[in-house]
Amino acid sequence: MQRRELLASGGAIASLAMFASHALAQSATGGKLIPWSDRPLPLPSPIDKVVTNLQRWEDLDTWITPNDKLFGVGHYGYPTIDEKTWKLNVAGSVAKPATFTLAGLKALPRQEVISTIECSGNNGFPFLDGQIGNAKWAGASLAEILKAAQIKSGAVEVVFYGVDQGDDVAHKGAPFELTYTDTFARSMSIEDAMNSANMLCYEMNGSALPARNGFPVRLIAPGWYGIANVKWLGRIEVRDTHYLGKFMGREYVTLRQGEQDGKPFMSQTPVGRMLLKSAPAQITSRDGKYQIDGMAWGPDVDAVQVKIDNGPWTRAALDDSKSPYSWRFWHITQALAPGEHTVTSRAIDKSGKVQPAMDDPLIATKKTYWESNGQITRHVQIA
Ligand SMILES: Nc1nc2c(c(=O)[nH]1)N[C@H]1C(S)=C(S)[C@@H](COP(=O)(O)O)O[C@H]1N2
Ligand SMILES: [Mo]
Repeated sequence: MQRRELLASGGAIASLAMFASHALAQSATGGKLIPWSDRPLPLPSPIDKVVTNLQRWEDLDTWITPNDKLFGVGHYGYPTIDEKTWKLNVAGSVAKPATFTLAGLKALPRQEVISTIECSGNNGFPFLDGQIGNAKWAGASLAEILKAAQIKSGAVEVVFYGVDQGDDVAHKGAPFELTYTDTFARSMSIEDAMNSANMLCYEMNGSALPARNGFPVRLIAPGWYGIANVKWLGRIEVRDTHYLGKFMGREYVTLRQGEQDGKPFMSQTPVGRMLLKSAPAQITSRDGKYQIDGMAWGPDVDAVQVKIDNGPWTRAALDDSKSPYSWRFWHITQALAPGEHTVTSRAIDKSGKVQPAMDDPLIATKKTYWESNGQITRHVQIA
């Protein structure tokens, strides 16, 4: 059986208000789930071919996302890899290049982390709000593998290549237009790559990685948006120049409209670390009261506040953090009159920084949909 990090120890829960563990009211108390009245729109083409298995918030019932429920993103399809022939090369600006088999990686010291993975495109549209999940990952330390490879002086970054490939076009429209086969890859500075939490991961929630989520081996870089967590790894390359492939330099680039000396100025940055965020997940009725449960994630979450309609921000009860990289449940109990209501949440970090509203300049000046951590408002109809 799948291990579920779910229920409070100590059996039955007497009161919703007292309830603060890693579970949702729906699954813990048998309250009646009221579906949100807003519905994400169907995925438009071609996103529907890239993104799969989105989390439907009403279906969420565990703090750890089971392996068959975690969303998937595959920009160049979803490759099937034979573990018997699979190899991982560590190459480039290193004194000791190496090749690993799956058994070779598993023979190295094992480390684990519980971390939430979210696509930076999540909630960028009214149709993408379920690209998130939480899992316990296990694998070998990336930093130790890089140390053993002996990075040469002058190296600046590490590139992680998947085995998945797709066609791309350069010089579009020019007489020398070129179609070429590209390999999915992302890079990281050496300093970021050496973070001890990073791992070459071969296990998700105690089982082999599902094919969808990177079998046999993927990078898990806790605290970074999904795109950094390269799946189906084939090659790790240390470089002394910057890698500017499609998913570093053209896609997953956040464009922010600013101004400099009276002229428009577009800042352009590759998607980076996860940002402070929260979302209302479910609303449950029990004994004439309503409990709203949600999630908060990103760095250093310290508090969550909830706003009903245009009312005041009210502090929610926030569950303990079992891992600095994992989402946390929050709960609030509320009386609600019959009719239509809105529920908005915002996370606050340890330094007092608040998850921005959608009309905050941080969000409003952003021209691409990546890294959208604006406050989420859900709608509900109370009978
Ligand atoms: N090789 C490879 N790795 C990849 C991708 C991909 O298309 N190819 N997509 C990335 C993106 S955009 C996200 S959000 C995460 C999603 O991880 P998951 O599919 O395990 O949920 O994988 C990342 N790793
Ligand atoms: Mo993504």
